[in-house]
Amino acid sequence: MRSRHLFGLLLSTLSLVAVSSMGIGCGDDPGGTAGSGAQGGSGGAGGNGGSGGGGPDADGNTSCDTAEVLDLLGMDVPSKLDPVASDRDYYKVELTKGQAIYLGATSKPEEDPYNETYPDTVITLFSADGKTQIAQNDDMSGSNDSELLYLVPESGTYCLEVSECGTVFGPDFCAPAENITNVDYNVSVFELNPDAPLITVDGEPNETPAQSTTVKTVSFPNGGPISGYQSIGWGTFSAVSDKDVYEFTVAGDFPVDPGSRALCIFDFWAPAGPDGSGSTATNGVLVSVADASAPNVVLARTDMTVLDVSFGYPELPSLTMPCGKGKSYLITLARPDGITGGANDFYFFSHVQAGSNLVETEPNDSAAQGLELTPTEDMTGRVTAITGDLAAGDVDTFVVPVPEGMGLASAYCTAERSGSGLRGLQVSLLDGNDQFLKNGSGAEGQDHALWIDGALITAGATQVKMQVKTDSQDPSNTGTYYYCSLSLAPLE
Ligand SMILES: [Ca+2]
Ligand SMILES: [Ca+2]
Ligand SMILES: [Ca+2]
Ligand SMILES: [Ca+2]
Repeated sequence: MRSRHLFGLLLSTLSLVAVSSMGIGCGDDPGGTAGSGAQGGSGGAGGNGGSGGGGPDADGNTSCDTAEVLDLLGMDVPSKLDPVASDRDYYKVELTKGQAIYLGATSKPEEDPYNETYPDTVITLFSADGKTQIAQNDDMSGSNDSELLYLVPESGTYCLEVSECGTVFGPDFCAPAENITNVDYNVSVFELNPDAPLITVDGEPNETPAQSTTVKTVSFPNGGPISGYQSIGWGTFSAVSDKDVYEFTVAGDFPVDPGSRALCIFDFWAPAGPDGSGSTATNGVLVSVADASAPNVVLARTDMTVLDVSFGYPELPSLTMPCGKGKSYLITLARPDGITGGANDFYFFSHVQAGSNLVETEPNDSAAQGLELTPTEDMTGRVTAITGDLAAGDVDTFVVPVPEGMGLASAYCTAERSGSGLRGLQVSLLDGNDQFLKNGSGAEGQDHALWIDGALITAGATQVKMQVKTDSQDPSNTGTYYYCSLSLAPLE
C-alpha cells in the first residue's frame, strides 16, 4: 500500500515530540524490562515450532487478559512474532482522557520498507477486555509498518494487538508468511507532548476568527526531502455544532524555486472508524481556508471524510493550496448540517509550508503554445510534475519529449481532491501530431483523483502533449488550482 500524503514523512519527526523519558531513573527503564521478557519468551516459541507448531505462544501475551504491560515511555520495545504466521502479541497500557497517543509496530528495514522477509505488522487497539475494536492500522505512509494516532476519550486500560498481515487479513491480501525469515519487531506507545514547538492543539473556545487557535510551525528539524515549515495538530468536535478555527501565518524564509510558488498543505490522519483511526467522525468533516482579512471568501475547501478507494485502499483528500509568504489565513473545521456526532469525534492534521512544483506560464491554451517541460528521471521511467490554475474557458497544454524506448504515458492529477474549487478536471494526452492517445483521457470526481493508467504512445512519436481543462468552478470555492504529474514508461 502506498500513499501520496506527506504524513509518513512528518511522523518520522514525531518521536521528537514524545513526552520525554528524561527524569526516569535507570532502574525504572520500562523498555529494558519489556525487552528482556520478550526475548526470553522467543526461545520457547522456537521449541514449539520444532515440535509441529500449533502450540501456545511462549511470549505469554496471548490475549488482552495476559497482555504485557507497557507504559507511556514504551518506545521501540523489542519483541518477536513467532511463529510469524499465527502469533498475536498483546500489550496493555493505561491512558488518560485527552492524551494524544502514538502507537506503532515497526519491523521493516528503513531503507527497504516493503521487504517481504520481515513481518508486515498490523496493530489493532481494543478496549481493556479485548471485546471492542477501537482502531486499526496495517500500513503507515511509505511502509508496511503500522502506526496509529489516537486521542483518548476516557481514562482507562487499553489493549493493543500486534500481528502479521496474513494473520489478520488472510493470505490473499498479504505477502506470503513463508518468505518471512526475520521475526523481530519493535512496539512503541508514547504520548505526544501538546507543548512541543511543532504541536498545535484545538484551544476552545475557537468558534470565530477572533477566537482562533494559532497554528505553531517550526522549520523542519533536520532538513529532509522537503524544505519548509511544519506543524502537527489535533482537536475534537465536542459537539456536532463545534467549529474549530485556526489561524496560520506563512513563514517568509523557506525556499521556493524560480518558476514555483509557496504552498500551504493540510493533510489529515487516517480514515475514521474502528478499521481506521478510531475517530467516530466518519462522515462530514468540512475543512475550509480563507484569507484572515476576508474570512467569508473560501480559497480552498474539502470534506476530509470523502475517501478515494480507486487504488484498492482508502486515500484521504488533501488541502494543498497556493499561499502567500507573510500572509495569515484561517482554517476552519466544522460539521455540515444533518450530521450526528459520535462519542470520540477527533482529528489529527499535519501542516506543511513549502515550495511547489513548476507553475505553468500563459499563454499555453493551444497545442502549438504548449509549455515544454523537462522531465526528471526517476526509477519508473520519466516523471514531470506541474501545477497551474484554470480560469473560465482556460486550457493548459504541456509538452514532454519522448525518449527512445518509452511506450506508455500515465497522468495523475488533483484539483477538487486537493481542495480546489475546480470541478470535473479533465486531462487528455495527445501525440506530437495532436492525435489523442488511446485510453489517454480521464476526469476527476469528488471521490476519485484523475488517473490515466498507461496510455499507449503512438509508435514513433517524439512528443506527448497533456491538455488540462475543467468543467466548472464551484461557486462557493474560489480555488482555481490543480496539480498534475505525467510519467512515461517503457512498454512492458
Ligand atoms: Ca502492515
Ligand atoms: Ca473543538
Ligand atoms: Ca471550537
Ligand atoms: Ca492556459
